Amino acid sequence: MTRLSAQTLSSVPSGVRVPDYDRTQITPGIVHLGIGAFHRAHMAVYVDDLLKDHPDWAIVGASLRRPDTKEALEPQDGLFTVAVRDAEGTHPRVIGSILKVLDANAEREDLLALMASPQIRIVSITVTEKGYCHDPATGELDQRHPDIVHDLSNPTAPKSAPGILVEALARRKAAGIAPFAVMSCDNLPSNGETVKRIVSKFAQLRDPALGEWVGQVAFPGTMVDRIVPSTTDADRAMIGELIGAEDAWPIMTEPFTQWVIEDHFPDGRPPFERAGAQMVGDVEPFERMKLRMLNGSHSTMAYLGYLAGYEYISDVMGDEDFVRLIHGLMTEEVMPTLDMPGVDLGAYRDQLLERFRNPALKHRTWQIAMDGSQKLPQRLLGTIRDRIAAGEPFERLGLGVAAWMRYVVGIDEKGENIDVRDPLAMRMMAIAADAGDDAETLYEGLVGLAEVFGSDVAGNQVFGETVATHLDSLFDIGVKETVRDVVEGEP
Ligand code: CS2
Repeated sequence: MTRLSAQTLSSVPSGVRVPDYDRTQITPGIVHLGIGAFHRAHMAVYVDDLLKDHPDWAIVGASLRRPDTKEALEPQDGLFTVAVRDAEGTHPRVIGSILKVLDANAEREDLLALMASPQIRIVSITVTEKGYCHDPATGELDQRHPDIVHDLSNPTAPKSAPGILVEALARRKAAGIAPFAVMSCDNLPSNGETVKRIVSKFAQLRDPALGEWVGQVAFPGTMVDRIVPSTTDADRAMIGELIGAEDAWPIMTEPFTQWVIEDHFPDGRPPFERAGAQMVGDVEPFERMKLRMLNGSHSTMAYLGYLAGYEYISDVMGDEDFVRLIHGLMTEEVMPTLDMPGVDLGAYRDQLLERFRNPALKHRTWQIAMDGSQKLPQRLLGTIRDRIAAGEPFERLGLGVAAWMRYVVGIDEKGENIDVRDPLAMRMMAIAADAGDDAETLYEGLVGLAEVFGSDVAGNQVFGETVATHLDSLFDIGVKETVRDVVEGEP
C-alpha cells in the first residue's frame, strides 16, 4: 500500500474529505508544543477548516519528549487522518494544517528561531498536566523539578515547556519583536492564568526584567474538549483500507468537539469562531464545568473501572451500578458547585453519559488512569473542597479518590501487577509497600503528598473519614460491591 503524502493525496477516495486549500501556499502562524493525538484531533482540525481563507495560520508542531510523531508524519508531508467514530460508522478526513514537526531535542535551534520570528503570533500547547513542571496543588512552578533546574542553568538550551517559551520570548524581546500569545489547551484549572504564573516565574528567575516583560504577554485561557483514545494497530489497518493509503499515525475520535477560548490575542488570531469555537470574555466557568463533570467522572470511572476489570470506558457504562454512580456524582455532588447561567447542566450531563457510552470509541480506563497525581486536584479535590465548605456530603467523589489510592498500590483484585504511570509512582509505591493492606496507613501515607492534596484537605477530618472508609471497603469487599453499596445508599 502506498503511503499517504502530498503526491498520493489525489488518489484518496472521493468520499474522504481532504484539504480544500493549496498546501504549497500556506505559511505558519502558529507553533504548537506537544504535537500529540489530542492536538491533532482538535485544534489542527479547526485550523484546517480556516486555511482556505486564512493561509498564513498554518501550524508547525514540536514534540518535546519523543520524536515518534515526527517520524510518522514526515514521510507523509505532515498529512494525517482524523477518523470520527460512533455506532453508525467511521468517517475519515485528511488534515493538512500541520506543515511540519520539529523534534525539540534534536532541532532545538530551528524551533527557537521559528518561535522568535514575527510570523509566529500564537504558541499553543498540549504537553499534558505534568509538562508544565508545576506543583498541581498550588499551581506554582516547581523550582526543584529536574528539567527546570536544567533549564535555569542552561537557559538558551531548554528542554521544558516553560524553558522553551521563555527562551523564545527572550529572543523576541531582544530583537524588538512583539510577543506571541501563549495558549494552553491542557486540562488545567484556569489554564491561561496558571501557565502565565508558571512561565512568568521561570522568566523572573532567569532575569527580573525578562520576568516583567513576560508578565505582559497574553495567555488566553481555553476549554478544550474531545475524547481521543490512543491509536491501535487495528485502527491503522482500518484507516488504510478506508483511505486507500497507509497512514502511520491516524487519530481516532468522537463526533463531539468543543473549544471555548478567551478572546485575548493582541497580535491577532485566525477567526476560530468560523470553525465553531466559542470566543468568550471569561473561560473559567466553562473550564471548571468540564474538568469537574467530564474529567472528574472519567478519572472516577478509570480507577474503579480498571480495578473491576473493565478495559474501556464503554464497558464501564455497561454496568448499571457504575452508571448510577456517575450520574449521581455529577447530579448530586458536582452540579451544585457550578454556576453556569444559560447552560443546561442536566443536558450537559446526559450528553456526557452518551459520549461515554460510544461503543466505537475504544478508550482504555488505563489510559485515563495515567498521571493521577497531576489530575486529581482539578478533577476531584477542587469539587470536594467546595462541598466541604458548604457542609455537604461527597461520598461518590470520595470514592473516586479512594479508588485512585487503591489503584496506585499497583496490584489489582486478582493479584496482577498494574502498570502505574505517574511522575510520583516511585514515592507512591514506597508508601504502598509500607502500608501493606492496611487502608488507614495507606490513606495517611498518600494524603501526605502535599503536591496533590495540599494541607487543607489532608488535615480535614470529614475528608479523612469519607475516603478512608471507602478505601477500607475497596480492600475488604472489592470494587463492584463497594460501588453497589454507595449507589444503594443514594437518597
Ligand atoms: C481524559 C481526557 O485521559 C484523560 O485523562 O480524561 O483526556 C479527556 O478524554 C479529555 O479531556 C476530553 O476532552
